[in-house]
Amino acid sequence: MKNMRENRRSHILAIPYPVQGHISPMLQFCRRLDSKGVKASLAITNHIFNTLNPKSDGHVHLLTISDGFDDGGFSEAESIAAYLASLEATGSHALGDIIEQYAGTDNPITCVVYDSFFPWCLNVAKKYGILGASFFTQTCGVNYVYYLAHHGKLSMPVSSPLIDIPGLPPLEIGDLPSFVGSPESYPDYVELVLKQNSNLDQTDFVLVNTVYELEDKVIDAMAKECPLLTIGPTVPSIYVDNRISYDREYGLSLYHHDPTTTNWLSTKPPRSVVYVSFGSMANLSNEQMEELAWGLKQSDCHFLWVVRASEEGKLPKGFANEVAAKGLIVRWSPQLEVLSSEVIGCFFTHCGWNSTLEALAMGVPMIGMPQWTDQPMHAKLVEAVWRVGVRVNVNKEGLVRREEIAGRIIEVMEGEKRKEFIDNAQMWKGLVKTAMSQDGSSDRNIDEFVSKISSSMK
Ligand code: UDP
Ligand code: 7WV
Repeated sequence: MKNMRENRRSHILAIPYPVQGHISPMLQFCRRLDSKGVKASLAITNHIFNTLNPKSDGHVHLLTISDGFDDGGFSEAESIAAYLASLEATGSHALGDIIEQYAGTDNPITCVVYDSFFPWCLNVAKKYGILGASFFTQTCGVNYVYYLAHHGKLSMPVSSPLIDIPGLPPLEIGDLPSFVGSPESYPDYVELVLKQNSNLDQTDFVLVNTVYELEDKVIDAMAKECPLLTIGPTVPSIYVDNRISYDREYGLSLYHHDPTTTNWLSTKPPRSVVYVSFGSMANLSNEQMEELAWGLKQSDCHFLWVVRASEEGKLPKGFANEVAAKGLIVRWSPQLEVLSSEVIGCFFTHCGWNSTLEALAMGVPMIGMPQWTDQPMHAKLVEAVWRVGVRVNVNKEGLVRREEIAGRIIEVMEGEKRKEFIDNAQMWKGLVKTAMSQDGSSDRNIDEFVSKISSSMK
């Protein structure tokens, strides 16, 4: 009996947009499904597969698809539009091929869990008569803003100084995703994020990597429009519910950790270090890097600063040596280990959603310095809704000056509100942990998803 069921396990195929911030949450969701008895396969591009040459984690099965640029990926394409078009054309074929390959085996694909950037995956799934689930890697607030814009209920660019969105505090233009205030900046990405909504009324599931308790009102609003399930945080289990013993770190990392990080941290007092990172994609201007460097120095706090290899040339000459007594600069950090360390006092972050959610899950106060896309809205939520920190002010030239950087660090590390930020962060940490634990909001939603895809199997 058990064997029969084992053989007829439902099988999901997950397809992330090929960047770190989308691959990690979808791989993590696959691990979670595997822990609940679902077979989970993750399709990554040939380029990423060949770059990483990954070993299987023994739980999630890895497959490859082509984006049409097998040698260099996105950097090989002549434009954003050309890349997205190729990904859709080549990816649709590759997805069909994979579905056909498994049809008639013991593990036919039951459901395609596709990145919400790929609404075309639903057409392929429906062609083969299987289920589709759109997987959002951004907050529900951001998704809902794009939903309203797609349906003409929010004009782009926005015209009024204060925007009222059900479930969110009144927002200024700068608090919305960057594409809403200046759609001309990235027209192809604007189209991408709006088109996420083109067939949400036909998809079988909308899965969002967020936590109900973090965004309850806006989730209630958007859940009226589509079959929405919150399933986050997709942070490795050891840091949250601790029910999946091997799930201790992200797999498929496109960068290597600097091994000196943990030793350096271990010599520092509790809550004394500012952790600074802008994620995997941000490019700061030379002048902004310089302001940040001198601002960190001026704060006089210990700091651990992630400067990716491609950004290193923008550091002031000799800076790393000059600040060696207080600061360590690494090319990439084991961020989960860092954020969970008791020596971290705050996270100076670009507010990418993975980083923000990781900090909420670990109970770490934040200073937001958003760059583009969804980040400005997350910085707003950090300051105004979750109240776990502040957002830096940008001056008329678009720069965050060293005095502002040092001042906000001191405010969060030593100021009057320090305790409030820490207490709030600890409260969210508890709620996030409960959500992912047995019978919590995310756990129940994942169980509902598993039970529905299983009962679709005949
Ligand atoms: N990250 C890391 N080490 C670093 C910097 C980032 O492991 O030095 C991880 C981080 O934990 C997060 C991801 O990279 O999971 C970045 O995703 P996020 O959504 O925050 O930003 P993006 O890279 O998409 O801008
Ligand atoms: C990669 C490319 C484009 C975008 C994103 C990532 C994101 O914001 O997640 Br719009």
